[in-house]
Amino acid sequence: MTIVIKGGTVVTADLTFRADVLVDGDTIAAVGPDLVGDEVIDASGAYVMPGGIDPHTHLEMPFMGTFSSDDFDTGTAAALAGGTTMVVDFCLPAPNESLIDALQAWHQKAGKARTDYSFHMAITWWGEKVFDEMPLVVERGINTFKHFMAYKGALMVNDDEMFASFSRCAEIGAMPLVHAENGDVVAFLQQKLLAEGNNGPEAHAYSRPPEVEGEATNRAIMIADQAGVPLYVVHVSCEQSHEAIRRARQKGMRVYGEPLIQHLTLDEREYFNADWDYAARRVMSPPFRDKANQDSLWAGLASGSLQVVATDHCAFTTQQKRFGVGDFTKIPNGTGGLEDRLAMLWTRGVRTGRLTMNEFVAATSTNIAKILNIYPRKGAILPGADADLVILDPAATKTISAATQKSAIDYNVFEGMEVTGLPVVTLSRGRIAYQNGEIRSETGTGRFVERPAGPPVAKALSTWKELTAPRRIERSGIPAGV
Ligand code: DUC
Ligand code: ZN
Ligand code: ZN
Ligand code: ZN
Repeated sequence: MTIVIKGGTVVTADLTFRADVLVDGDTIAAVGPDLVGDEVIDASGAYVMPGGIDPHTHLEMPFMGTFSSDDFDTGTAAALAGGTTMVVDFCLPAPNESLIDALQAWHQKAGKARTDYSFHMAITWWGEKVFDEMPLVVERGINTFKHFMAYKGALMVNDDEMFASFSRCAEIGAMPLVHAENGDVVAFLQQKLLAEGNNGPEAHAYSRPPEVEGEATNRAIMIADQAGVPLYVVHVSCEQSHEAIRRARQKGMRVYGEPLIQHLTLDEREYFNADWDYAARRVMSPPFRDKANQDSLWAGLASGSLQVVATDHCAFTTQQKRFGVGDFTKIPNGTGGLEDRLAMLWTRGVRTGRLTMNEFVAATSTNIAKILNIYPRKGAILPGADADLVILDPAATKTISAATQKSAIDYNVFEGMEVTGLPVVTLSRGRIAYQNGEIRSETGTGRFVERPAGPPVAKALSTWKELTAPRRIERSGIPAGV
């Protein structure tokens, strides 16, 4: 069975051109004029793009005493409705749990997926067993390891553990990821705010100022450079963090930065809403920032110092958010976004002229496919690539509302916002997975995408200095010790 997408304009990360796209089975068979197939999808007036890849989701994740409410079934349905055809979720081993066992558990959960998926492995504790298992994780198709510099007493890793893990990543051709916030300072500020009687959701934002993110980003970059390994900074939300990334890149370090669609479009005033539920639903880490920080993120996407727009999709219901009534530190951290990432980025980015269409494709799909070493199987419109495609109608418009979303939460942080430029058809590995507002991909049809490791590296990119060969000085006349 072949499908031909006819009459559309193909938009990739570097080109825009009129062409039909022929899909045969799982993959793209041809791109060009006047193609013929068994089934025809009319794309006239629309853009045909590589399906979105969201490299940052937390589906059915145990966190802060509960589980995020979107699982791989509802989460990937939301993804498809939003034009996203692949998610990369975080596998989180419990303290002392084997990485391989945790991976097994994540594969189990992901059996419900309607889109293709991959995992990042989180380093939630450190020891010889973790060191030994890291290459086994890589053998199983996972080339990225996530480190939480925040969540003290839970997920946080210390600098010595981070340096050991980054060095191990360098040896095995993997890339570390960081959640960069200074967890010690955050924990101190949380206690101080609570002691002073600040227990509402707005205190969450005060406990995690841009400085804690900027400091941690700088620290992670310096540690990565000493380990001689590239680094990917998740949810970059502020200028302090972006500035550290820019500076590192100018020195030749391979440091990548990922802003979220929420941080690009929502600001800190959300936390000052008088309605407790309203503010608590927007509690995530890092918190939303002010306009100047948002401008910095947009500038980074346009200029290339930030490469990827993700969501950190980690949805909690209002009921779950209420665990934190009277103590903001107990509000489960996380917001949704999978369903709205493309439409919001198109509306606020492309339609305003902040991003070109090609930059939009790069930020939502192609750049991350390259960074994660799955390009051009994903993120491309080329013969042989997986037929993960989205047809975006630039004239289609809607008002975002929880009432019509696929996500399993009772609200939407973008509620009431008008978006123009909507995904209208989504193809997942050659199947029509979403069309006319309906999910057509069954649960369980998604596949695990293996991501091979790169070559091992062990040089500080900023100085191109060997890290492994210290000079030893021959000395005579060594004084006697005491
Ligand atoms: N931040 C969130 O808001 N949720 C999940 C984890 C994280 O780091
Ligand atoms: Zn599996
Ligand atoms: Zn995080
Ligand atoms: Zn996250």
